[in-house]
Amino acid sequence: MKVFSLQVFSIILFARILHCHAQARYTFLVEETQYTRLCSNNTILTVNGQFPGPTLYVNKGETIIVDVINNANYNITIHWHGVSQPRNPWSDGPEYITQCPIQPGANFTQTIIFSVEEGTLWWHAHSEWARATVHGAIVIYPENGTTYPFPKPDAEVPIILGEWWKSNIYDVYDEFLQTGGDPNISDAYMINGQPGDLYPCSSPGTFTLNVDYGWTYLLRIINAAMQDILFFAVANHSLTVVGSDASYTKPFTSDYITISPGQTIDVLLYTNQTSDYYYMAAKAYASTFNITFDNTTTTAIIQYSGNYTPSTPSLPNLPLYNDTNASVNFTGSLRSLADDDHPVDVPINITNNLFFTISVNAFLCPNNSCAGPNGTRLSSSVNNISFVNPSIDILEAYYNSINGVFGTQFPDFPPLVFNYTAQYLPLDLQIPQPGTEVKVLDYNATIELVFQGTNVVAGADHPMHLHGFSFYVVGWGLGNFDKDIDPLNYNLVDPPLLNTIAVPINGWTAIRFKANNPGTLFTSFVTISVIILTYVFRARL
Ligand SMILES: [Cu+2]
Repeated sequence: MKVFSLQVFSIILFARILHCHAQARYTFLVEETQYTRLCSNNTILTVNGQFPGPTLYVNKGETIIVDVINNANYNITIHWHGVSQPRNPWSDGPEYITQCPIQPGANFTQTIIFSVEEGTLWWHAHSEWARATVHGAIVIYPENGTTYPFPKPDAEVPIILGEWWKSNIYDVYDEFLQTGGDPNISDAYMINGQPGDLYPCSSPGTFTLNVDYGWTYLLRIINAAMQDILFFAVANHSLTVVGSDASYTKPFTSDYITISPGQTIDVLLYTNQTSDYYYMAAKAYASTFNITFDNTTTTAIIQYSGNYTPSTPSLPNLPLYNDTNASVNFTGSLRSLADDDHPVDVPINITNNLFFTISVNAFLCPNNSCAGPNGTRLSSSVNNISFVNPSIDILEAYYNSINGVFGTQFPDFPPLVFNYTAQYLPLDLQIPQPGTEVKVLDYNATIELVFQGTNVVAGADHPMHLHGFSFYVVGWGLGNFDKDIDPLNYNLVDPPLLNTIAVPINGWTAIRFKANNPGTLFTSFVTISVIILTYVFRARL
């Protein structure tokens, strides 16, 4: 395999302590590290001093151990995003859901069980906003003796799309909590830790991918940005999508991709153009009306080998920032491979129908003193419940039968039926109910869950993510879900198997999964303006 200059995205520095048939074991040392971007120094949290963090390489079905040592001054947890962790919820990582945070000076050994996943995932901090810099790729190769369902690429490259604030990320987060308004927007997007040529002081470090003519490159693209759905493209080259969220897809070709925060997309890039320099670029898709967002563009360079005088690279055509059709049409094109080696197992007989409204909300503040709309504090909710962190993690409270930590009254349907996507909605719908409620699911229950975006406060695309399972996306649409008509158009033949899906702005998405992995699951979404909201499922342990 060719060695390419990956610049900052350097080769993993930690070594496998054990090899061959033994379990691989890694050390993740979380520490404060100085990095310079956009002409200024910043102290960021890293793993092993690296930003982005080290890439984990595993084979399908492998189990690894990671010793997380917290040498930083902040609480931390590490989450293995998209790894289903069968019967192993204790190592999943979300703070106050499956564990209490690892305190400064403490450590926690996590076992990561890879089972059905094959392709690309990522790991990240799951405490406050630490994941902005504490994240890295997970490459899951096919099991020994099997191979990709497409011709083996000549080379593979993780492409991590990230975000940079010149301020300390904890200051950004604290201000956000204190004011109740939108968090300050980032100062740059990044490709593999580098903003690229279009930002000040950034040209020298620009990520460069050296390629040979006529090769096939597997780009393992990860959206590690905090909130924004991103468009990504490569000038003069189309991309052939072959997988998403560690599940293979039917190959399809597109000039751009849309990728949600948390999602991964594997694409093949054929280097079939005139030898030259070409930009790859990413920028935000931001659908919410009248909201500020980071409207900058991050770039990296694809550099063909050979003797030639390179021209000034041009930017790829990316959809406009508010092009909802471009966003949903791409995501709606994903299909499972659905062949003999990769069968689809979408639940047909549903035992639990759930319907969840997803809203941006606003709490009242004394004297309208907060920085949200009309002096309110921005919030978010599912079925009008705005999640409140419990005092200890829910999994532990459940396992040890500790009362008073959470309730089990999470509603299957919204408490009030209204025209969710109407242009104007009564102001009293804006105030949610705070609570720590879970939905208990029976083991092996088959779930259909319809997420309905609402236009309360402001419509937004809502990336939803589930822990413990991937799910089949069987349908989606704009406007209100129609329970009599829309299911007739579900794709039950080759729906994509994902762990993250963006519910379209003022639209809906239907997913299905089987609750056969006991533990505490949780879905979260990040609205364009607010934090995380969580909702917790619980299956019988
Ligand atoms: Cu996750």
